[in-house]
Amino acid sequence: MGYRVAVVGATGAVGRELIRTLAEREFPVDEVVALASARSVGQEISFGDKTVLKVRNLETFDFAGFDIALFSPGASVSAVHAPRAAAAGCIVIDNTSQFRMEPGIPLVVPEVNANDLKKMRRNIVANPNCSTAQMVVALKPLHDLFTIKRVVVSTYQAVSGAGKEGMDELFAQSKGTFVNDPPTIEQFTKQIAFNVIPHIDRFMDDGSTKEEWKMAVETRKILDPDIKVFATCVRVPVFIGHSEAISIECEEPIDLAQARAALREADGVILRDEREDGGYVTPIECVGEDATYVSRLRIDPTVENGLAFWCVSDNLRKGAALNAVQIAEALVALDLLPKRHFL
Ligand code: 11C
Repeated sequence: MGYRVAVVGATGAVGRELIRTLAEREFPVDEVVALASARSVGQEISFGDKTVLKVRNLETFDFAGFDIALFSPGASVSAVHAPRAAAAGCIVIDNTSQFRMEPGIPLVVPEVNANDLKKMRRNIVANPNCSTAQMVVALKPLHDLFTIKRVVVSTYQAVSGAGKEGMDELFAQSKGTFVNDPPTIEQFTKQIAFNVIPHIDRFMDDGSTKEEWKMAVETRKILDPDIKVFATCVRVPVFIGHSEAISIECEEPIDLAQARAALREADGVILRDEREDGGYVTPIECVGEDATYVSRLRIDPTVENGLAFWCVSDNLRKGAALNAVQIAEALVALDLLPKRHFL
């Protein structure tokens, strides 16, 4: 049996990746519909090799009879249409920040907390922020071994986190530099080409940004409410692939060999850490890949029970589309999908 699946925000960078990922992973579908705003209606998107989806209007779409809706529009669009889809009996997997911290809405990275799906109460599951998703995949095996107390992370986030428009702006500014065009700045607060910007999402009252806040609160909801997280989130001129320099402080003494073995075994993680020139993974190498890569693993001798590492992943895949499809797969595996009794 296959499922009837709606993809909302189908023309965006993540929406397209969602459709690609459903086909690549052969998620069992009877029907897939691509939904977006009125101005995209009629656009064509390939689903696998043989099917072309014609984009339909989200505003007027009736979700009744659909099993899953994968949402990746803006948060304000999810706020209106995700509850509408959920009320029609469809299970929504929402990639926006709209519902993540709401009780009764599980926030799930399947390698870490798939069982939280059993706590779903409103037919909505939230997909975390991309920078959180890859971090918790890497932290989970280390937390199981050493009990993490505190995480300090600096991110190096690709412009695709800001959507296709962010990628277009980096491309235009980079090209413009060589022909002496003044940069047009619309998606970011400063020029991003040949620059880095220590600011993602809006400022909070305490001087941190919402992206930094999300990394802290989402990690606690997914992994452990007792873990403290201090993040500095930075936009860099990379098209795809978020990188993170992560330092952890643990309850238990660190055994580096044990840490390596656990990371090697962990679901979703590839350890590539050769302690030589090029023996680590950079964002350009993770594009189109499913794994979260860990490199530069080493003891941090400046704190008790400290460990540090480098972590990269494709932000459009594990950070968004892949994680959402893995949630759908977990719903099937846990037999949570066909029975619509959560409302
Ligand atoms: C970025 N992490 O790189 C953001 C994009 O909360 O889902 C994803 C924002 C979110 O700009």
